[in-house]
Amino acid sequence: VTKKTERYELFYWPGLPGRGEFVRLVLEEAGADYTDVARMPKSKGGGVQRVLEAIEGKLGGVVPFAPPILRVGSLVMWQTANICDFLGRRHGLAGADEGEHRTSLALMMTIMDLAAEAHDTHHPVSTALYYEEQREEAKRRSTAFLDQRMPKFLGSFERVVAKNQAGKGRALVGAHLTYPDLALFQVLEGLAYAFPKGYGAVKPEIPHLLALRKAIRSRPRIRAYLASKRRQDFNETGIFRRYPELDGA
Ligand SMILES: N[C@@H](CCC(=O)N[C@@H](CS)C(=O)NCC(=O)O)C(=O)O
Repeated sequence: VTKKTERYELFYWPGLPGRGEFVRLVLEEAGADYTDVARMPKSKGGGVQRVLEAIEGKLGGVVPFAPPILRVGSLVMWQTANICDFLGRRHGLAGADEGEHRTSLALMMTIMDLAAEAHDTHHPVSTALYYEEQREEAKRRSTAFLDQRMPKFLGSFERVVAKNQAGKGRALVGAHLTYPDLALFQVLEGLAYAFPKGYGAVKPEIPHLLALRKAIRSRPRIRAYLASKRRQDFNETGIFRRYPELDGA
């Protein structure tokens, strides 16, 4: 349906890394030609309006629920894991065979579950309410996240990397980099930003994940990306927010 030389267009809220960042990391590692549409100036067809139009279904036949949304040629797709799987498969970042493709997608979805739970620490009641309206619930949710959920997810990923002999202790799936490795990198960066104390406490339990995080960071294309203006800092409008009152009671 589409040619690999076609330009990708990413539609995602400007001003925060958010879930768009999982897509950007795959595009960057693949060396793909892409436009981060909403971050372009309005005069060049950018701006938040373009995301709103995409959600209204103006990109094509489908009506996506929420960004990130990717368009290439006549294809329009959404759901972060779905987009990353598509890009990973096209650019050799999704494992070597059907078993590895399935495992990559399952891990990606699990990593997105962890990201959603990290988000829900500051929005435990509703995404439609401000953090300030759910502070008490957020404290309770964060305590449970840091004590139970984050260690459970990270402990599971740690075992996956440790058991994957082909990956030499630095990859989730098979012998080579896959898109869930990039997603896990991003989540570890986010957790370290949002919960310096809580994440610090779990670090001794996850030596393989720390090695993976370091290995991803030093890949030439990722290193160049992280040093560029295309990379956005975490902030208090995204998934991973630093509210000291939520970082361990
Ligand atoms: N499961 C979806 C979640 C998408 C999502 O929550 N997108 C956010 C931005 S990161 C959004 O704009 N949500 C609007 C809403 O949930 O009402 C995915 O992974 O893409």
